[in-house]
Amino acid sequence: MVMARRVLCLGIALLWACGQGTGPELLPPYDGPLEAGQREWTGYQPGSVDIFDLVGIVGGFTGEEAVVIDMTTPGYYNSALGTTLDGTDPMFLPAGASTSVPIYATGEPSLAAASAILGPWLTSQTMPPGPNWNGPMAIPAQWPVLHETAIIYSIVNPGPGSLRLTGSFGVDNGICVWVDGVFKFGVVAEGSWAVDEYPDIDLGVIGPGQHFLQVLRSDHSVVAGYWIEVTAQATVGAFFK
Ligand SMILES: [Ca+2]
Repeated sequence: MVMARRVLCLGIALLWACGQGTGPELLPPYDGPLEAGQREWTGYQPGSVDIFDLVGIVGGFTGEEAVVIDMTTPGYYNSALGTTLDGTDPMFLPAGASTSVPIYATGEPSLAAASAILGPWLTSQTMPPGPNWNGPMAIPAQWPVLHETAIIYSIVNPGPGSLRLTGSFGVDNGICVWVDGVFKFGVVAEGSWAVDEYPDIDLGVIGPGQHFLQVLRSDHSVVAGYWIEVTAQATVGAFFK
C-alpha cells in the first residue's frame, strides 16, 4: 500500500512536470538523470519550490524535506530602519540592554514606530512593497550593529497539495518571523548566532500559489549576525483528498 501510494505520488509529480516548459536549468535538490518523458523545469524563481523540490517533497512521505529558503536565497531587503524601533517593544531592546535568558515573543510586536519606513510589507502582493526596499538581492548575514533590518522571501507552492513550512534560525540578537503577514515566532537573546540556534519552528501550512515569509532582525550590542533555513513538506493526505 505504501509503495502504491509512492508510485501514485511520483506519477502525479511527473504528469505535472510534463505540462511545463523545457530549458537548460536543472536545480537542486534533484541531481539524478531525467527519465523518458520527463523534462527540465524552467519556471524557477528565487525562493520558490520547483518540480525537483516537489519530487523531494513527495519523497517527504518517507521523511525527506525540501529546503525552500536558506542563506543563498535572494530576498527583498530594507536597511532603512536604523534604531527607530529601539525600546518600542520587548523584542526591540535599546542599545546596551542585557538579557540573562532569551525573551520569546508572547504576541505580535507593534511595528507602528516604523510603519512609514516599512510600508505595507506584511500585506503587499506587489514587490518591492515600498521605496525603502531593494531586491531581490543576496541577504547579508551581518548588518550594522544596533540597527534593525527587514527581509521578505518569496515562496511559490506549485500545488496541487499544501505544504507545511518549518523554520530554523540563528540570530544575534533578535528575530521576528511572519508568513503572509501572520506572526509566527519571535525571540531576542544575548550571545552570538549559531546554525540551528532556534530549530524546527512550525511556520504553518501554505496552499498552492504565491506566499511571502517576512523577517525582522534586531540588534542591541557588539555584533549582529543571522542564519536561516526553511523547509517544506507535503501535508499528509495532500495528494489523496
Ligand atoms: Ca548583538
